[in-house]
Amino acid sequence: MAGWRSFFPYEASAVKTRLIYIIVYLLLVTPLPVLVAGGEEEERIVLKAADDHELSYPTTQGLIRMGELLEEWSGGRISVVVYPLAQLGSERETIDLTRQGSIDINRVNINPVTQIVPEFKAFALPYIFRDVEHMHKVVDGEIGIELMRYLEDKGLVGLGFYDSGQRSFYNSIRPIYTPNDLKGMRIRVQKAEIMMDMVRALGAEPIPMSFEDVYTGLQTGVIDGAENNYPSWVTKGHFETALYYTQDEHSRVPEIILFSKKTWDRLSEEDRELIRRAAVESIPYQRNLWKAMVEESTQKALAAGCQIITAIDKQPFIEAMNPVYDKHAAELLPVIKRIQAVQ
Ligand code: GTR
Repeated sequence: MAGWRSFFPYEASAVKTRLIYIIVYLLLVTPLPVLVAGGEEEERIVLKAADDHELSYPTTQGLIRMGELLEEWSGGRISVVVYPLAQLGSERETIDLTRQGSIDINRVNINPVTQIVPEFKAFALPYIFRDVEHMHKVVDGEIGIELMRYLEDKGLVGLGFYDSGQRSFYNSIRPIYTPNDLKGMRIRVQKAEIMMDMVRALGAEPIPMSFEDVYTGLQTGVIDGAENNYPSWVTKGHFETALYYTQDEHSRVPEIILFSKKTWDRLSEEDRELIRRAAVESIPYQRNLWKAMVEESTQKALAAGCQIITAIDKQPFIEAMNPVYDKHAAELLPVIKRIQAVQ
């Protein structure tokens, strides 16, 4: 704190200094919503939303849609300001900031969320979902609602799930046809233990790293590859170096829209309902954009000369994942059985 004084070229009085500290504090860490008072009936709520993708990406667009709906329904009283490209921090950081109330809305992937709500590992397990329809039925149904309740103890409210497609391996060394081809490769993973174990089970070396660092990691050879869906591989430029993408589809882990419980508790019941509805309505919007984006990114990668391997035998990959189930699935068995039973 003392160092801040040197920002000001004059010797501020104690009162002035304190005032400055308060203003800086308010600007930096005050939990939003910022309530702009303009008479009692006109209280405005500005919600701060985080995403680590660019503005045109389906998840970011989903949040923007949510904001538009909120503005419309509230007659301009509630609005959302979306900060794309991890401007508010990397995924793990923004989850903490959301718990603290410095970020109000946060779209993140479920994988890092498993570190604070282990129940979500049920959605992150390899090959847990048969296909995208199965995943939708589970996450949009009662299991999804039940798991979101665990977030509340951790200072978060879950508003729904966006699509993230399937995650598969890509690398700059060689095409992968069997788990054996991954042996010894340094593969970047999200900061989630379950992902590290998945990569280890396949004989590769997991390197936990922020999403924002993967591009440079690949360019400099610090990592040989990573795993993600087609749109992330392409929009983040990973395909420029990691030319080989193998559609092993080891995961169909969805994205989630998180809301800060601190902010939530300060809102009226009516406003909470509006926010819930806006989030729910943004979901089909995001999912439609998602389908188009998958197509667009695969075309772009193929045009750039990348090799996409879709015809592989998934069975050896599925079998190699047994240690991941042994370690992470034991306490999740009842929910895993229910997921598998969803038709
Ligand atoms: C993407 C996801 C990002 C981030 C990223 C990653 O699919 O949309 O939010 O989780 O994966 O691998 O870090």
